[in-house]
Amino acid sequence: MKQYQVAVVGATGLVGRKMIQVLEERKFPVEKLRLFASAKSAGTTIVFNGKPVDVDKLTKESFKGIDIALFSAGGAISKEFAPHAVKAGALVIDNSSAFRMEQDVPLVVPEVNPQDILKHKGIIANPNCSTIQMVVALKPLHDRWKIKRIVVSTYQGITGAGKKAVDQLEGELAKRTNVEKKFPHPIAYNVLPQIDVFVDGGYTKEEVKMVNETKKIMGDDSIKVTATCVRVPVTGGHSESVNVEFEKPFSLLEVLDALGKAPGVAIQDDVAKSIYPMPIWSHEKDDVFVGRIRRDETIANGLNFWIVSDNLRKGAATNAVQIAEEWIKQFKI
Ligand code: 3JN
Repeated sequence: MKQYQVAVVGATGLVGRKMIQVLEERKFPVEKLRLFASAKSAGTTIVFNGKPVDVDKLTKESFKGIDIALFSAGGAISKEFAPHAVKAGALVIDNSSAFRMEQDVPLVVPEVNPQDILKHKGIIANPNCSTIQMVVALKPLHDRWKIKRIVVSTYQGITGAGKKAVDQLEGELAKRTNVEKKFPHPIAYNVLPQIDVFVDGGYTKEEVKMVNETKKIMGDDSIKVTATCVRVPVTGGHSESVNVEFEKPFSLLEVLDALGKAPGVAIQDDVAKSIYPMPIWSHEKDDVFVGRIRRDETIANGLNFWIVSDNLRKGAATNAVQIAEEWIKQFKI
Protein backbone atom coordinates (compact mmCIF):
# COMPACT_ATOMS: atom_id res chain seq x y z
CA MET A 1 0.00 0.00 0.00
CA LYS A 2 1.26 3.47 -0.86
CA GLN A 3 2.45 5.55 2.07
CA TYR A 4 1.96 9.32 2.21
CA GLN A 5 3.85 12.34 3.47
CA VAL A 6 1.34 14.02 5.76
CA ALA A 7 1.54 17.50 7.28
CA VAL A 8 -0.53 18.80 10.19
CA VAL A 9 -0.70 22.60 10.31
CA GLY A 10 -1.72 23.85 13.75
CA ALA A 11 -0.26 20.71 15.30
CA THR A 12 -0.22 21.99 18.89
CA GLY A 13 -3.88 23.04 19.05
CA LEU A 14 -6.67 20.86 20.45
CA VAL A 15 -7.81 19.76 16.97
CA GLY A 16 -4.25 19.43 15.59
CA ARG A 17 -3.25 17.12 18.45
CA LYS A 18 -6.44 15.11 17.94
CA MET A 19 -5.64 14.79 14.21
CA ILE A 20 -2.24 13.28 15.08
CA GLN A 21 -3.90 10.89 17.56
CA VAL A 22 -6.54 9.84 15.00
CA LEU A 23 -3.96 9.32 12.22
CA GLU A 24 -2.15 6.94 14.58
CA GLU A 25 -5.28 5.16 15.85
CA ARG A 26 -6.65 4.56 12.34
CA LYS A 27 -3.22 3.40 11.09
CA PHE A 28 -3.33 5.98 8.31
CA PRO A 29 -0.58 5.08 5.79
CA VAL A 30 1.90 7.75 6.90
CA GLU A 31 5.38 7.49 5.40
CA LYS A 32 6.50 10.68 7.12
CA LEU A 33 4.63 13.07 9.41
CA ARG A 34 5.54 16.76 9.38
CA LEU A 35 4.13 19.02 12.10
CA PHE A 36 3.80 22.78 11.79
CA ALA A 37 2.73 25.58 14.10
CA SER A 38 3.29 29.27 14.67
CA ALA A 39 6.75 30.49 15.76
CA LYS A 40 5.40 30.66 19.34
CA SER A 41 4.44 26.98 19.45
CA ALA A 42 7.25 25.61 17.26
CA GLY A 43 10.19 23.88 18.92
CA THR A 44 8.19 21.32 20.89
CA THR A 45 7.86 17.65 19.97
CA ILE A 46 4.77 15.45 19.74
CA VAL A 47 4.95 11.65 19.88
CA PHE A 48 3.56 9.81 16.83
CA ASN A 49 3.69 6.02 16.57
CA GLY A 50 6.06 5.96 19.52
CA LYS A 51 8.56 8.46 18.09
CA PRO A 52 8.94 12.16 18.84
CA VAL A 53 8.24 14.45 15.88
CA ASP A 54 9.51 18.05 15.91
CA VAL A 55 6.99 20.85 15.53
CA ASP A 56 8.44 23.31 13.00
CA LYS A 57 7.56 26.90 12.24
CA LEU A 58 5.17 27.11 9.29
CA THR A 59 6.57 28.83 6.22
CA LYS A 60 5.55 29.04 2.57
CA GLU A 61 8.22 26.46 1.77
CA SER A 62 6.97 23.91 4.33
CA PHE A 63 4.99 21.83 1.82
CA LYS A 64 7.72 20.46 -0.45
CA GLY A 65 7.07 16.73 -0.91
CA ILE A 66 3.86 16.76 1.13
CA ASP A 67 0.97 14.65 -0.26
CA ILE A 68 -1.73 15.56 2.26
CA ALA A 69 -1.87 18.68 4.48
CA LEU A 70 -4.40 18.78 7.31
CA PHE A 71 -4.95 22.40 8.32
CA SER A 72 -6.37 23.45 11.69
CA ALA A 73 -4.76 26.74 12.57
CA GLY A 74 -7.64 29.12 11.92
CA GLY A 75 -9.01 30.71 8.78
CA ALA A 76 -6.34 33.38 8.37
CA ILE A 77 -3.51 30.80 8.30
CA SER A 78 -5.50 28.61 5.89
CA LYS A 79 -6.08 31.54 3.53
CA GLU A 80 -2.41 32.50 3.58
CA PHE A 81 -0.77 29.07 3.41
CA ALA A 82 -3.23 26.61 1.78
CA PRO A 83 -2.54 28.01 -1.73
CA HIS A 84 1.19 27.34 -1.20
CA ALA A 85 0.43 23.76 -0.15
CA VAL A 86 -1.73 23.24 -3.26
CA LYS A 87 0.97 24.74 -5.48
CA ALA A 88 3.47 22.28 -3.99
CA GLY A 89 1.13 19.44 -5.06
CA ALA A 90 -0.50 18.62 -1.73
CA LEU A 91 -4.15 17.87 -1.11
CA VAL A 92 -5.33 20.32 1.55
CA ILE A 93 -8.04 19.26 4.00
CA ASP A 94 -8.97 22.45 5.80
CA ASN A 95 -10.80 22.51 9.12
CA SER A 96 -11.54 26.25 9.04
CA SER A 97 -14.44 28.11 7.44
CA ALA A 98 -12.06 29.95 5.05
CA PHE A 99 -13.04 27.99 1.92
CA ARG A 100 -16.17 26.06 2.97
CA MET A 101 -18.67 27.98 0.90
CA GLU A 102 -16.47 28.42 -2.21
CA GLN A 103 -18.00 26.76 -5.23
CA ASP A 104 -15.03 24.68 -6.33
CA VAL A 105 -14.22 23.52 -2.79
CA PRO A 106 -16.07 20.35 -1.77
CA LEU A 107 -17.46 20.42 1.78
CA VAL A 108 -17.43 16.80 2.81
CA VAL A 109 -18.81 14.46 5.42
CA PRO A 110 -17.84 11.01 4.10
CA GLU A 111 -21.06 9.32 5.32
CA VAL A 112 -23.14 11.96 3.51
CA ASN A 113 -21.50 13.24 0.30
CA PRO A 114 -18.31 11.25 -0.47
CA GLN A 115 -18.97 11.76 -4.19
CA ASP A 116 -18.19 15.49 -3.85
CA ILE A 117 -14.51 14.69 -3.16
CA LEU A 118 -14.01 14.08 -6.89
CA LYS A 119 -14.66 17.76 -7.64
CA HIS A 120 -11.77 19.10 -5.60
CA LYS A 121 -9.16 21.42 -7.08
CA GLY A 122 -6.60 21.01 -4.32
CA ILE A 123 -8.68 21.95 -1.28
CA ILE A 124 -11.41 19.97 0.50
CA ALA A 125 -13.14 21.71 3.41
CA ASN A 126 -14.02 20.02 6.69
CA PRO A 127 -17.38 21.36 7.89
CA ASN A 128 -18.17 23.00 11.21
CA CYS A 129 -18.43 20.50 14.08
CA SER A 130 -22.10 21.23 14.84
CA THR A 131 -23.04 20.77 11.19
CA ILE A 132 -21.16 17.48 10.80
CA GLN A 133 -22.95 15.63 13.58
CA MET A 134 -26.34 16.92 12.48
CA VAL A 135 -26.02 15.92 8.81
CA VAL A 136 -24.73 12.43 9.65
CA ALA A 137 -28.00 11.79 11.49
CA LEU A 138 -30.26 13.65 9.03
CA LYS A 139 -29.00 12.29 5.71
CA PRO A 140 -30.64 8.83 5.94
CA LEU A 141 -33.92 10.50 6.96
CA HIS A 142 -33.74 13.11 4.17
CA ASP A 143 -33.13 10.35 1.60
CA ARG A 144 -36.34 8.62 2.66
CA TRP A 145 -38.81 11.34 3.71
CA LYS A 146 -37.29 14.61 2.34
CA ILE A 147 -36.68 17.33 4.90
CA LYS A 148 -38.68 20.56 4.58
CA ARG A 149 -37.41 22.38 7.65
CA ILE A 150 -34.93 21.95 10.51
CA VAL A 151 -35.02 23.85 13.83
CA VAL A 152 -31.84 23.15 15.80
CA SER A 153 -30.56 24.36 19.15
CA THR A 154 -27.01 23.40 20.11
CA TYR A 155 -25.39 22.88 23.49
CA GLN A 156 -21.73 23.15 22.52
CA GLY A 157 -18.88 22.05 24.75
CA ILE A 158 -15.99 24.35 25.48
CA THR A 159 -13.28 22.44 23.59
CA GLY A 160 -14.84 23.80 20.38
CA ALA A 161 -13.47 27.21 21.40
CA GLY A 162 -9.91 25.93 21.93
CA LYS A 163 -7.46 25.59 24.78
CA LYS A 164 -8.02 29.10 26.14
CA ALA A 165 -11.68 28.24 26.68
CA VAL A 166 -10.78 25.07 28.57
CA ASP A 167 -8.37 27.12 30.71
CA GLN A 168 -11.10 29.69 31.44
CA LEU A 169 -13.58 27.05 32.61
CA GLU A 170 -10.98 25.21 34.72
CA GLY A 171 -9.73 28.51 36.18
CA GLU A 172 -13.23 29.64 37.10
CA LEU A 173 -14.15 26.26 38.61
CA ALA A 174 -10.94 26.34 40.68
CA LYS A 175 -11.87 29.92 41.70
CA ARG A 176 -8.50 31.18 40.48
CA THR A 177 -8.11 34.94 40.15
CA ASN A 178 -6.87 36.59 36.94
CA VAL A 179 -8.35 33.89 34.70
CA GLU A 180 -7.78 34.83 31.07
CA LYS A 181 -11.14 35.32 29.34
CA LYS A 182 -11.94 33.53 26.08
CA PHE A 183 -15.66 34.24 26.45
CA PRO A 184 -17.34 37.62 27.09
CA HIS A 185 -18.85 36.23 30.35
CA PRO A 186 -18.03 33.59 32.96
CA ILE A 187 -18.61 30.09 31.55
CA ALA A 188 -18.57 28.10 34.82
CA TYR A 189 -22.14 27.55 36.09
CA ASN A 190 -23.36 29.55 33.09
CA VAL A 191 -24.82 29.15 29.59
CA LEU A 192 -23.95 31.58 26.78
CA PRO A 193 -26.33 31.97 23.83
CA GLN A 194 -23.47 33.20 21.65
CA ILE A 195 -20.95 31.22 19.62
CA ASP A 196 -18.62 33.26 17.41
CA VAL A 197 -19.54 36.85 16.57
CA PHE A 198 -22.95 38.36 15.82
CA VAL A 199 -23.76 39.10 12.19
CA ASP A 200 -26.77 40.60 10.44
CA GLY A 201 -30.27 39.76 11.62
CA GLY A 202 -29.27 38.96 15.19
CA TYR A 203 -27.74 35.57 14.35
CA THR A 204 -24.21 34.46 15.18
CA LYS A 205 -21.68 33.31 12.61
CA GLU A 206 -21.89 29.76 13.99
CA GLU A 207 -25.65 29.76 13.36
CA VAL A 208 -25.19 31.02 9.80
CA LYS A 209 -22.55 28.34 9.19
CA MET A 210 -24.99 25.62 10.26
CA VAL A 211 -27.63 26.93 7.85
CA ASN A 212 -25.39 27.30 4.80
CA GLU A 213 -23.19 24.26 5.32
CA THR A 214 -26.15 21.91 5.85
CA LYS A 215 -27.62 22.86 2.46
CA LYS A 216 -24.26 22.50 0.69
CA ILE A 217 -23.40 19.08 2.18
CA MET A 218 -26.89 17.67 1.64
CA GLY A 219 -26.86 19.13 -1.89
CA ASP A 220 -30.33 20.61 -1.39
CA ASP A 221 -30.91 24.35 -1.19
CA SER A 222 -34.62 23.87 -0.54
CA ILE A 223 -34.07 22.63 3.04
CA LYS A 224 -34.99 25.40 5.47
CA VAL A 225 -32.69 25.57 8.50
CA THR A 226 -32.81 27.83 11.54
CA ALA A 227 -30.32 27.52 14.39
CA THR A 228 -29.59 28.78 17.89
CA CYS A 229 -26.05 27.95 19.04
CA VAL A 230 -25.31 27.89 22.76
CA ARG A 231 -22.11 27.36 24.75
CA VAL A 232 -22.38 25.15 27.84
CA PRO A 233 -19.67 24.43 30.45
CA VAL A 234 -19.15 20.87 29.28
CA THR A 235 -16.37 18.78 27.74
CA GLY A 236 -16.68 15.58 25.72
CA GLY A 237 -18.98 16.69 22.94
CA HIS A 238 -21.60 18.92 21.45
CA SER A 239 -25.31 18.20 21.98
CA GLU A 240 -28.17 19.26 19.73
CA SER A 241 -31.93 19.36 20.06
CA VAL A 242 -33.24 18.89 16.52
CA ASN A 243 -36.80 19.37 15.26
CA VAL A 244 -37.42 18.22 11.71
CA GLU A 245 -40.42 18.55 9.42
CA PHE A 246 -40.55 16.03 6.56
CA GLU A 247 -42.51 16.14 3.32
CA LYS A 248 -43.63 12.52 3.60
CA PRO A 249 -45.24 10.62 6.47
CA PHE A 250 -43.09 8.21 8.48
CA SER A 251 -43.47 5.76 11.33
CA LEU A 252 -41.14 5.88 14.33
CA LEU A 253 -40.19 2.26 13.68
CA GLU A 254 -39.11 3.21 10.16
CA VAL A 255 -37.06 6.12 11.54
CA LEU A 256 -35.36 3.80 14.04
CA ASP A 257 -34.67 1.34 11.26
CA ALA A 258 -33.18 4.03 8.97
CA LEU A 259 -31.00 5.46 11.76
CA GLY A 260 -29.99 1.98 12.88
CA LYS A 261 -28.63 1.21 9.41
CA ALA A 262 -26.98 4.62 8.88
CA PRO A 263 -23.18 4.68 8.78
CA GLY A 264 -21.65 6.59 11.68
CA VAL A 265 -24.88 6.69 13.72
CA ALA A 266 -25.40 4.90 17.05
CA ILE A 267 -28.82 4.91 18.69
CA GLN A 268 -28.95 5.41 22.46
CA ASP A 269 -32.65 5.52 23.21
CA ASP A 270 -34.12 3.63 26.15
CA VAL A 271 -35.90 6.25 28.21
CA ALA A 272 -37.25 3.71 30.72
CA LYS A 273 -33.63 3.24 31.78
CA SER A 274 -32.71 6.94 31.32
CA ILE A 275 -30.53 5.99 28.35
CA TYR A 276 -29.94 8.84 25.92
CA PRO A 277 -26.87 10.46 24.35
CA MET A 278 -24.67 12.54 26.66
CA PRO A 279 -21.26 14.20 26.19
CA ILE A 280 -19.71 12.12 28.98
CA TRP A 281 -20.46 9.03 26.87
CA SER A 282 -19.53 10.47 23.46
CA HIS A 283 -16.07 11.57 24.63
CA GLU A 284 -13.29 9.88 22.57
CA LYS A 285 -15.80 8.06 20.35
CA ASP A 286 -16.39 8.59 16.64
CA ASP A 287 -20.09 7.84 16.39
CA VAL A 288 -22.91 10.36 16.24
CA PHE A 289 -25.23 9.30 19.05
CA VAL A 290 -28.97 9.77 18.59
CA GLY A 291 -31.76 9.43 21.16
CA ARG A 292 -34.99 10.92 22.57
CA ILE A 293 -36.51 10.06 19.19
CA ARG A 294 -40.16 11.08 19.25
CA ARG A 295 -42.89 12.56 17.13
CA ASP A 296 -43.55 16.30 17.12
CA GLU A 297 -47.31 16.13 17.57
CA THR A 298 -47.83 19.82 16.71
CA ILE A 299 -47.22 19.42 12.96
CA ALA A 300 -47.70 16.81 10.24
CA ASN A 301 -44.59 14.66 9.67
CA GLY A 302 -42.64 16.23 12.56
CA LEU A 303 -39.83 14.56 14.50
CA ASN A 304 -37.80 15.57 17.55
CA PHE A 305 -34.52 14.04 18.57
CA TRP A 306 -31.27 14.64 20.46
CA ILE A 307 -27.81 14.23 18.94
CA VAL A 308 -24.43 14.13 20.72
CA SER A 309 -20.96 13.65 19.26
CA ASP A 310 -17.34 14.32 20.24
CA ASN A 311 -16.70 17.66 18.53
CA LEU A 312 -12.92 17.22 18.43
CA ARG A 313 -13.23 13.76 16.83
CA LYS A 314 -16.17 13.32 14.39
CA GLY A 315 -16.70 17.08 14.50
CA ALA A 316 -13.13 17.79 13.40
CA ALA A 317 -10.15 15.40 13.42
CA THR A 318 -11.83 12.09 12.56
CA ASN A 319 -13.89 13.63 9.77
CA ALA A 320 -10.73 15.19 8.28
CA VAL A 321 -8.83 11.89 8.37
CA GLN A 322 -11.88 10.05 6.94
CA ILE A 323 -11.86 12.53 4.03
CA ALA A 324 -8.20 11.68 3.39
CA GLU A 325 -9.01 7.94 3.53
CA GLU A 326 -11.92 8.40 1.13
CA TRP A 327 -9.73 10.44 -1.24
CA ILE A 328 -7.19 7.60 -1.34
CA LYS A 329 -10.00 5.12 -1.99
CA GLN A 330 -11.60 7.16 -4.77
CA PHE A 331 -8.47 8.24 -6.57
CA LYS A 332 -6.55 5.01 -5.85
CA ILE A 333 -3.44 7.17 -5.57
O1 3JN B 1 -17.19 26.84 18.97
C1 3JN B 1 -17.31 25.70 18.54
O2 3JN B 1 -17.79 24.79 19.23
C2 3JN B 1 -16.88 25.39 17.17
C3 3JN B 1 -16.03 26.47 16.63
C4 3JN B 1 -15.59 26.48 15.39
C5 3JN B 1 -14.79 27.58 14.88
C6 3JN B 1 -14.16 28.46 15.76
C7 3JN B 1 -13.43 29.52 15.27
C8 3JN B 1 -13.31 29.72 13.91
C9 3JN B 1 -14.64 27.74 13.50
C10 3JN B 1 -15.26 26.77 12.57
O3 3JN B 1 -14.76 25.64 12.43
O4 3JN B 1 -16.27 27.09 11.95
C11 3JN B 1 -13.91 28.84 13.03
C12 3JN B 1 -13.79 29.12 11.59
O5 3JN B 1 -12.97 28.49 10.91
O6 3JN B 1 -14.51 29.98 11.10
